Amino acid sequence: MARWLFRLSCILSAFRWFESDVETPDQLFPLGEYHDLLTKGPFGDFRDALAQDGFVVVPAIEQTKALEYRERAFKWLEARSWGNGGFKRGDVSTYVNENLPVGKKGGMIHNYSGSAEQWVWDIRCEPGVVGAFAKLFGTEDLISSFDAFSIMLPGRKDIKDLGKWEHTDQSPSRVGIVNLNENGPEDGGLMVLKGSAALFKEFFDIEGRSEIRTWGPVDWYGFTEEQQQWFYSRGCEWVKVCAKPGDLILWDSRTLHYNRPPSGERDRVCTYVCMAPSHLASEEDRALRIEAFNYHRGTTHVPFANVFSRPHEPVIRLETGKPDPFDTGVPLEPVKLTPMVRQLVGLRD
Ligand SMILES: O=C(O)CCC(=O)C(=O)O
Ligand SMILES: [Fe+2]
Repeated sequence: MARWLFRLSCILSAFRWFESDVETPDQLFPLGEYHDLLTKGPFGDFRDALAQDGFVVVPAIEQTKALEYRERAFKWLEARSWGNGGFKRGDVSTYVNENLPVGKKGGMIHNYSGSAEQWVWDIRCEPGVVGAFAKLFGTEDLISSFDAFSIMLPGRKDIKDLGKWEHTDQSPSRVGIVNLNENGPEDGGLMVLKGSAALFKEFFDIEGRSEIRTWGPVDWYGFTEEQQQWFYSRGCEWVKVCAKPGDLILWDSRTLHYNRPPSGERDRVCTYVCMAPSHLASEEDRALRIEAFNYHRGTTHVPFANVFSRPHEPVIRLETGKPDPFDTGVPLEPVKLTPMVRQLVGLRD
């Protein structure tokens, strides 16, 4: 019965679509000549899996080096004394909100100028990370998002926004996660609805395009349980993406996804990295990106558009309702301007 009602609502939605005033979610940030780059296979490399499944895991950084990055992530966490230095690595009872930076979903850190830290930039500049995006786009002339990172600790009991948040992101970029710890089925991390990217267009053809549920930087779409049924009935299944330290997880942002906090004993540490050919950025967006870089601000996943650079405002602490004094607008270790950093920012000589 529910299925028939759903079909009926799909048919009605199809009529709505003809009146829709939004062209299509996947044209908000066009990838230009790269739009169909994954349809040109088979390639004989990771691009084949990315094209078919909507995600792929690619070794990018040597494991011991990746674990050193994890160590730098923890040093970042320990450098400030939230909760009067209450956080003690290894002591799960200290993994509580008041001892930790304000994050989302149990540890996604979007504030504290974290995306501008030297260690986060060092990861962006890793040859294996840049190389994977270079292979994907067929050019080394790339710019990078100034994206966030996650430190998700195990055994958390006070996560406020624990629910599932199945969504797609700014379209149609290829989003990357550099995984920095052993990450198995119980270790928290990326969940993807395998095969959903290929059905993205058809879904919106039926569902209609005018109602794009969005957060600030447009084009975030959250899917209801009922909408997910549509994908399940076409064979899509949720998969927990597992990875080794130093693996780059690439996924098509049109793949339905969300993340899960750890249910085992290991922490999940990763940075989000997304690159694209530099010429896709308009002069206006390039200037906005340079401004964002100069003021240590983050961007969305899309490197060439939708920059969403806002003046710094300290994040509000949950327990006090007051601005976090440790969110100063300046990173602990601001990045040094090397040729590779200049390139990935889009700074010209
Ligand atoms: O942390 C993850 O695995 C996914 C996060 C995510 O969906 C996002 O940053 O858009
Ligand atoms: Fe996402």
